[in-house]
Amino acid sequence: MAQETMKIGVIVVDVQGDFTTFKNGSLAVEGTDEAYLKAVEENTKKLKAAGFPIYATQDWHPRNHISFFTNHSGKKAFDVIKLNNRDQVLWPPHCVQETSGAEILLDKRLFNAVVKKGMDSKFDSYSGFQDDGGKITEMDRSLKKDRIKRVVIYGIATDYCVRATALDAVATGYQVIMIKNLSRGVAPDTSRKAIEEMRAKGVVILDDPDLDKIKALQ
Ligand code: VGL
Ligand code: ZN
Repeated sequence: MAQETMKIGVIVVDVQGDFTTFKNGSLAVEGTDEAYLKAVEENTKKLKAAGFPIYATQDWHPRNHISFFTNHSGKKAFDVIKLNNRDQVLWPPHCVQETSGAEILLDKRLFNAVVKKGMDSKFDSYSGFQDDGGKITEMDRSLKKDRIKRVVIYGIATDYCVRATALDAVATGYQVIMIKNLSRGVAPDTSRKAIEEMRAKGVVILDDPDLDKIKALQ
């Protein structure tokens, strides 16, 4: 078969004020300073210039969201409870709809689409594809409309939303590349585990978004 160019898209996961030290966010992830944001912005521009459509995910919670420890009496931040048979980390309130902490810290003109997630107060939604209740987002539809077959994924947090988005992308049939140096995790041990888990499920882990490697894959 004649070589057909594989259409590649980029998913920038949850680069929002509340997850950054840069904005003194309520759930600031280590290493999310100005230099990190600049690296994300510059590399995203480079990938866009290479012709790849860019998609963003945006954590977008109501105030009464189930993942906030403040909505569970007697609980504190980072406690873990059982919810629908899975472990739910209770987070500080973050990315509340219409607040400045929920804003994406990148030039909006970069994005073909911004996919919001986590709007249902009853379910968390680390994945950009679906929430824990199984309700799908706009992500797969957007990618299919643009005929994307391979996705490059990076952002915050490696061990939660980047991991879940990458694993769901694989499960949905996309080829997936995760960029380590453009991602930051909540904790080193869970981030290491997440990388191993992604790799085991077929995600290609690259240190940096090397255009030749991204295009040449497989
Ligand atoms: C995230 C915790 C809670 C993330 C979102 O973007 O990884 N983590 N909500
Ligand atoms: Zn959240």
